[in-house]
Amino acid sequence: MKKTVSILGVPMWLGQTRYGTNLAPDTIRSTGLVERLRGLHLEVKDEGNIPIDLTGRCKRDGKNIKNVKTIAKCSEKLAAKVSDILEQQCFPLILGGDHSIAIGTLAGAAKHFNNLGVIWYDAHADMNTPETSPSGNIHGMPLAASMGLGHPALTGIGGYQGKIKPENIVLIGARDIDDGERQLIAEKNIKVYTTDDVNKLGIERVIRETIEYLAQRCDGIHLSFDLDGIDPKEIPGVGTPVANGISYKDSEKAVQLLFATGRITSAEFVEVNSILDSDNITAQLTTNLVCDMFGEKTKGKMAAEPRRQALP
Ligand code: 5AB
Ligand code: MN
Ligand code: MN
Ligand code: MN
Repeated sequence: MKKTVSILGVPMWLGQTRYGTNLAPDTIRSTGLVERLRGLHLEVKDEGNIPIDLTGRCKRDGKNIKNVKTIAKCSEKLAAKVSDILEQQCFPLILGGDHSIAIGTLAGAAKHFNNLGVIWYDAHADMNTPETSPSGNIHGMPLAASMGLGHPALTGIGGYQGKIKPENIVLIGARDIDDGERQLIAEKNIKVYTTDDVNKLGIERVIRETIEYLAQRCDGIHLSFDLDGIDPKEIPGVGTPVANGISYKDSEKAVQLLFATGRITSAEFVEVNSILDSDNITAQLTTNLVCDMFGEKTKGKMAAEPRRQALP
């Protein structure tokens, strides 16, 4: 029996300051995502969007962290929903929203595994805390919060701390890392592939090594795909673009190879900003990536069915 893909939108933009990531779940849907996935003979359930309570937004609470109450509230709802989806043996496909939503996704997903691995495909490390953040924006903090570091309202989502162990994380595409993040990466010995590493080793090898590394310990793997991991020349609709990104072509290959291993147990696509986008190209390419991930180019053979294929 094939797994049902449950699509859940999280129209959050308060993890950063640019309006427009809140529009992305619906713009991505409007490019025909559900129909195309169904065309791959997948069962698809569209669970709609998590409602965001915008009252009390833009509060700094006197600390270097913005909108923490609103984001914590959304994260609790999201965590509960992701957990339900996994409980029903479905595959959670989360559409952001800015990257602060990963706090909720991971809180919901990590409950279902002893050792949830995380592949963080991103130009950034997203490992700041209010103490290290240059901006106070929570979209730069979700990975730290998921490791139990940072504001207690974020680290305690789902009623427990320390969802993700540092040795179960792989960063791919990281090229804009703040000092505090750099220190944490060194201290915890976190595995990182920069764009230069990808270009030097080839995306196939990076993905093979990533899976081999995580498979030693992990019983599930979440893919957190920040579109700014890809080069901004190809992906214009993101709020924090960084030059020298991974090519779209390599990124497509990456999601195809990852999914073909049968080990990916949840995924999220974040940081698309529909207002900064030009002609919806970023939304369109996000839909293409999701469909590629589910094997569109290989005729759905790899669909959500966990089947393990050898990596090149
Ligand atoms: B994204 C920065 N490190 O913390 C910060 O796009 C940028 O989710 C964070 O990866 C970018 O404000 C967050 C400078
Ligand atoms: Mn990010
Ligand atoms: Mn980023
Ligand atoms: Mn960003």
